[in-house]
Amino acid sequence: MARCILIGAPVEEGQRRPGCRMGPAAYRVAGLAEAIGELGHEVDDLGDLSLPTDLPDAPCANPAVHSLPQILGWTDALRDAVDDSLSAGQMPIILGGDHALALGSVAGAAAYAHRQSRPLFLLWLDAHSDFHTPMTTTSGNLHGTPVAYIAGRDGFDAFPPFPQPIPAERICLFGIRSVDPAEHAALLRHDIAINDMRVLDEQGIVAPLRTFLKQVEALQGMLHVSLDVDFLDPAIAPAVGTTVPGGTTFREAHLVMELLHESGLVTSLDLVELNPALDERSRTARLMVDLVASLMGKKVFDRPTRGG
Ligand code: 6HN
Ligand code: MN
Ligand code: MN
Ligand code: MN
Repeated sequence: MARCILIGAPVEEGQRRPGCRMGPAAYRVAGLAEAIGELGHEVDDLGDLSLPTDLPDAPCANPAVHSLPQILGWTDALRDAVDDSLSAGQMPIILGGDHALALGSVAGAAAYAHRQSRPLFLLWLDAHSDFHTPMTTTSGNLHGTPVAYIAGRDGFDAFPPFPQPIPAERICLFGIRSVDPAEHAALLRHDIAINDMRVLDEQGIVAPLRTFLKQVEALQGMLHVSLDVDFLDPAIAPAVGTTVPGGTTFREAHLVMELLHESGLVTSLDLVELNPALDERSRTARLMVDLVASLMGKKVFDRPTRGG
C-alpha cells in the first residue's frame, strides 16, 4: 500500500484562460482523497501551495512570453514540495493547476532520483508534446514548455538548471495529436518515444505502454506520470482550455491506469489542466478521480489472487 500525499498547485499563469486555479478544490470536492483511501492507501492532504511573494525579476528575450516570474516562483515551490514528499517516503500526487507546474514537480522528482542514484523516467499523457522552450513558444504560454526543460533543452536561462535532465530515451509521449512546427523540428532531433494517436489507433494502448514500462523496470527506475486532461477525448472530458478532438476513450484511459497500477512503478503523479469553470456538473473532475482510482488499484472486476 502506498502513502500518498496530495499537493494542491493552483497554478494558472502558464496559460491565459482563468480557471485552473480552482482545479485542486474541484478534485477535493470530487472525492479524490476518499477514492484513494477506500483502496486501502494512506492519504494525506498538504493543502494548496502558495506562490512565493518575492518573485524574481525575469526579463525574457521572447516578447510573447508572459508570467515568467510567477512560473519561476511556482517552479521553486513545486520542486521543493515534491522532493520533500519523496524524501519522506510518500507518493506525491499534484492537483493542478496548469501544466507549467510540471516544470517544478518533475524537477523535484529528478533531484530526489539523482540523490538516490536511480534513473527517472517520464510518461507524458497529453494531446500536446509541450516541447517548446521559452524562446520558441509563439503563444507565450509556458505550460507548453515542461518537456523541453526536463529533457535539458537550451533556452531556459531564467530557470534554475534542471537537476539531471532526463535522457530522451527515458521519456515517453503518449496520446499526442497537436504539435507545433518548432516542437516538431526539435522532436526530430531527439530520441523521445512518440506514441501519437495514430500509433495508438494502430497498435492499441497495451503494446507501446508495456514496451516503455519494461525499460523502467529493467533499470529499477522511478516513474513520474504527468496526466493532462486533454489526453482524454473532449467528449468525455470537456473541462480543459486546450481540447483537441480524437483523444483517448474512457476505456483506453482506464486501461493505461490499470497497466500502470499492475506495473507497480509509478512514484509520482501530476493531474493537470483541469479547468472547473469549463466543466459540466463536475464530470471531468470525477473522471479524473476515477482514473486515479484505477492507477491506485481499483479494478473493473476484482479476481481473488490465486496462490501458488
Ligand atoms: N499543454 N503548443 C501549444 C502552445 O501554446 O504552445 C499548446 C500547449 C498546450 C499545453 O498541453 O499543457
Ligand atoms: Mn500539457
Ligand atoms: Mn495538453
Ligand atoms: Mn533566456
